[in-house]
Amino acid sequence: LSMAGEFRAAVRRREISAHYQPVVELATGRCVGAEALARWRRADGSQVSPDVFIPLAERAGLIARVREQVVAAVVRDLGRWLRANAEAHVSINLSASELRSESILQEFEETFRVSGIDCRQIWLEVTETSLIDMAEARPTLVELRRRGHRLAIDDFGTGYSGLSYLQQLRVDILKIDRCFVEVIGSDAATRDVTGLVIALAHQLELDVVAEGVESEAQAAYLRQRGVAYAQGWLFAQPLPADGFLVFWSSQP
Ligand code: G
Ligand code: G
Ligand code: MN
Ligand code: NA
Repeated sequence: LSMAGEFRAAVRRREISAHYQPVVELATGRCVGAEALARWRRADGSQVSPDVFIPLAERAGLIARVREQVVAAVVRDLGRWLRANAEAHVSINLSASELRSESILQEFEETFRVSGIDCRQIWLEVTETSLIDMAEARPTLVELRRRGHRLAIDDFGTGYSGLSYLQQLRVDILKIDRCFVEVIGSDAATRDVTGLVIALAHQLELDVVAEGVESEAQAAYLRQRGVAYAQGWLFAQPLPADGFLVFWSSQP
């Protein structure tokens, strides 16, 4: 069976699950939430990266079914935890084609109402690139934000769309791409760009999450610059739900 065929069968059998990467508050080290990341394990036990199967799902017209399974996983795995921890959040990645569909609005409304999860606890991550067709994406995102979902720009600074989308759409969070974090500690010029990206986010009065934090030196730099939140291997890898809940309950 080709990978595409195997993937289609896996989606039909509802085999898409999610792992959860902790998001921590840099000042205190406390976990404040998680990013849900789609997972697909093939019949032979190997994991396929979402960088591979999300584009595959887009091409095969299966992205809405993948999203529906990721959201179902979040509700099943972390619904109780979200209801018990009103300040905690889970963020879900959305790709461009999902912003075009009307079905996401009804699906989210029903899923979160039935599960008793406050929409304010579900953050939605979109990339700059997925906002290139703003006329198409905007109505869906405006409605989701009106309901309380918080909007995050994922991979901030890496798209080719300029910054004008920030004038056309209100967002709440910028997630600074890993490429700006990994240069911290290297030469001055690249580091200045990171500082500029952070200053821009603060100027816009948005919350900042730094991605891909791997070292204490990177965390110290970000903390010193006033970055509120971070995720990365320094704190934890994406974890299965039970591992995430252990991480959550074992913090200081
Ligand atoms: O899990 P990993 O960290 O390897 O994720 C790789 C990429 O796949 C990330 O850029 C992430 O945004 C994307 N991704 C992971 N899960 C989902 C998902 O449920 N939907 C979409 N659209 N993208 C996802
Ligand atoms: O693009 P997005 O930020 O949604 O996806 C997160 C991706 O980054 C996932 O593939 C995740 O496994 C990976 N990731 C998370 N933390 C780290 C890290 O500290 N270092 C590196 N290299 N990758 C990370
Ligand atoms: Mn993301
Ligand atoms: Na992403």
